Amino acid sequence: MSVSFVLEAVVVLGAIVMGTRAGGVGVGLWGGLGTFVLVFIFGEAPGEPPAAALAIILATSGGSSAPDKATASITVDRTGHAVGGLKHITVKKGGSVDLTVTPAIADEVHVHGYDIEKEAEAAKPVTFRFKADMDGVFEVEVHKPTDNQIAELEVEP
Ligand SMILES: [Cu+2]
Repeated sequence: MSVSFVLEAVVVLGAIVMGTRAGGVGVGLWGGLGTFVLVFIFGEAPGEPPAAALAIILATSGGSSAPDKATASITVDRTGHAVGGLKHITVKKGGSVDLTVTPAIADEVHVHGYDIEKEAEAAKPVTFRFKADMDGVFEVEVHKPTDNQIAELEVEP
């Protein structure tokens, strides 16, 4: 391990720590500063981002806030599975969720945690619009032919 690699790692970790403390826009600013230092002080080629700079970008984008509005549309097959696989929905606490579910068979669609349940006719969409005022990870489920999760709703604090 070279000395410059260790210094780069210190710069990256420092930028991440400062960014996390600053929160919000600060995360991106500190991440940008860390990348800047790597490129101009350590002479990393900006064209091919080094692992360290990539780590900053990943860490800062992961820390960015969830959207205030989440819109999702899910089609459910006759076996109760979401077409295209389990859907992941992310929204910021206090934001709004607009979710449409269209099951192939007559079904009950259930947003756990918020405990909102709607009856759907076969191939007829039902829409859920609600304020995400509780944070956590919640299952969205259909109950026919058996209980099955079709989406995961993640409300970030
Ligand atoms: Cu349920």
